[in-house]
Amino acid sequence: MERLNHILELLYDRGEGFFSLEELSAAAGVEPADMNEHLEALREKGQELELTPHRGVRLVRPVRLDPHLIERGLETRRIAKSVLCFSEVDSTNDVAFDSVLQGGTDGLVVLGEFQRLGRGRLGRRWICPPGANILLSVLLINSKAALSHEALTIAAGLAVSEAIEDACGLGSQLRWPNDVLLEGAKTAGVLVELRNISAQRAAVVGIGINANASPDPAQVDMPATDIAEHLGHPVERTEVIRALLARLDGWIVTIEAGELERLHERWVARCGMMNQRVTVLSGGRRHVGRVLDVSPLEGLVLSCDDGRRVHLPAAGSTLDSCES
Ligand code: BT5
Repeated sequence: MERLNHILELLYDRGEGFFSLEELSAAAGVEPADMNEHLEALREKGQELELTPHRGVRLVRPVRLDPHLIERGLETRRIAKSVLCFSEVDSTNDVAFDSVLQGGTDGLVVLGEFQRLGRGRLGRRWICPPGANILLSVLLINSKAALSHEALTIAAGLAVSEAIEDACGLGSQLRWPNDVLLEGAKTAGVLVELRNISAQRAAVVGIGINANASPDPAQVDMPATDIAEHLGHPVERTEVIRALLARLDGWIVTIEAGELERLHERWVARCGMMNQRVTVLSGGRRHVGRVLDVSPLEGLVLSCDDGRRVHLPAAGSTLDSCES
């Protein structure tokens, strides 16, 4: 396995370039006669390889998600010590919760190439074609961060926005409570869920990012987009995921240390909703007013048209409309 990971790493790091089979064998310390067997094993793991007699071999980009490529050299403190990638699941959030009873460790990261039953908040669906985008869940067990659903939700959105900038150089905006937008269209969503499982408090931070494909417009109720559309070329998901895990790790450590002001400042700086007039459906009521703030503990702070000042929690709230 180690040797196979090494070959995968060599091919990945060469980008669009080819390796001659002799050069690859020498770099990996493999007998040239055995190389075909290793390449076949990579194919069986789901990687697509391009082999030509004159130029040699290269990985077809963007590559299939692989735990080794995601984990290697990642300097996280709290999460991603263990990464699992699945071809098809019902929901990566469910896999993360189910893992608690099977010895799943705190910080476990679950990725799926496809979700049969991907979910959004409040019974809505998350739509995503196979093999193109990022469907990721992080499991936190008995974490102090799980005490604040609110803070975790906004931290995850901020981490996505930062990761898109780190990995792709694109600026994005945050829309409370859980959306990341590129030029006003939804590119990513966050779903934080909490459950008690055999006397443990489990929190799962679920994140969906449209990397290389957008959902059919007929299936979503707001404009949607993907990163590749804005870059003008496909995006390597592995790089976005690595950047995301590094950023999310930092914010989870920050929340656990109770340093919420920094989270607050960074979030508000990327959110275009301050002082805008919005309509929010929350707890069965409709609230209309101007946005005063987004608090990491209390949610959206709204100065309502009827003179009330309300705090609306992320869980159970939906932004209905937003005007400047
Ligand atoms: C969200 O819900 O935005 C949370 C999405 C979380 C998805 C991740 S994927 C990994 C993990 N496993 C899961 O099962 N879920 C998480 P919400 O704010 O309720 O937004 C849902 C709405 O966004 C839908 O009703 C659609 O209108 C729209 N939508 C669905 N799929 C979309 C997509 N791929 N891109 C943009 N908009 C989408």
